[in-house]
Amino acid sequence: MMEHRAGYVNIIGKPNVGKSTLLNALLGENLVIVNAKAQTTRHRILGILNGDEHQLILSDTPGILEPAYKLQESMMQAVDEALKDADVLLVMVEIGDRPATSEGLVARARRYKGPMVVLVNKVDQGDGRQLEEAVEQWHATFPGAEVLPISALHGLHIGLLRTKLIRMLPEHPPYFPKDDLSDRDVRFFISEIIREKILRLYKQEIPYSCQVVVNSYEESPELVKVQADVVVMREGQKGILIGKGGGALRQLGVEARKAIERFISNKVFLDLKVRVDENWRGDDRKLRQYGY
Ligand SMILES: Nc1nc2c(ncn2[C@@H]2O[C@H](COP(=O)(O)OP(=O)(O)OP(=O)(O)O)[C@@H](O)[C@H]2O)c(=O)[nH]1
Ligand SMILES: [Mg+2]
Repeated sequence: MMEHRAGYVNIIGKPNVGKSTLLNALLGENLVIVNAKAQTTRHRILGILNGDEHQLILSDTPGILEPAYKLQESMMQAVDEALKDADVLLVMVEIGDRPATSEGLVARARRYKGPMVVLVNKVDQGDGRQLEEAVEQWHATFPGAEVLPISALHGLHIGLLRTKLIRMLPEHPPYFPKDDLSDRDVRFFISEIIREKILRLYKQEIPYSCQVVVNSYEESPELVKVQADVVVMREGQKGILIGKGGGALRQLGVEARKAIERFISNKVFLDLKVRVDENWRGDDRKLRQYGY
């Protein structure tokens, strides 16, 4: 009998380098949210790739930064968790990144002692000379690691990477039921989809001040009813979220509903409300209550 392989492949990197795009590309599903703005991912989220003889557990993490408030501290704890249970660590950088300008990332990756692959992403955005320099410098910084150029967005070397990662997994029985795609439930992904639309539709500090809570999810064969709150930090932000005559909130509701319908392949009725929870992202108790 073939031995079963299973393990955790954890992705770390600076904000916006393409970690979540890579998780989706390796899974072949649009599971986690992706956005052109930095700090899209706030949690550690698992995406599970199942085969008859393997279970590859990918872990997405928030981008590494110097925390300026409590929410960001919790985001960095999620990164540190990922360093502890990795069977393989994927250190992801962009083609223009160099070790000298990636201190937080390099320091964390150096604490990790297991197998590591450095992924130089967004190679579609650079030229050959730039890539050569990046590979050389990352190889010098992590001599034990393979350095692989990829484009998560365009699928370059993704199949190769998937095969390589499955081979690197230790022999182990599955950690999760073989039909699980994630450790998170549908309510979590719905709140993430709404947050991604907020990132897309609102400017400046607004997306960073918002939290989305799904209060109810009622499923029937022909319609799913969802009630969710967008939680902001201050009264003024509530006004911006709602917009003139409620126009901005209406647009958010329509776009989020369409994206949720695609995600769950069903018709959705979405009831969105905005409420203020004074300085929620700076308060430990409130953060715990919101699942951080
Ligand atoms: N040109 C190019 N863009 C990419 C590539 N991979 C990802 N992107 C883009 O980079 C942006 C950030 O992607 P994400 O996957 O959200 O990045 P992330 O590292 O998860 O970001 P955080 O969650 O904020 O830390 C998005 O606009 C992606 O479309 C790539 O290979 N080439
Ligand atoms: Mg992300």
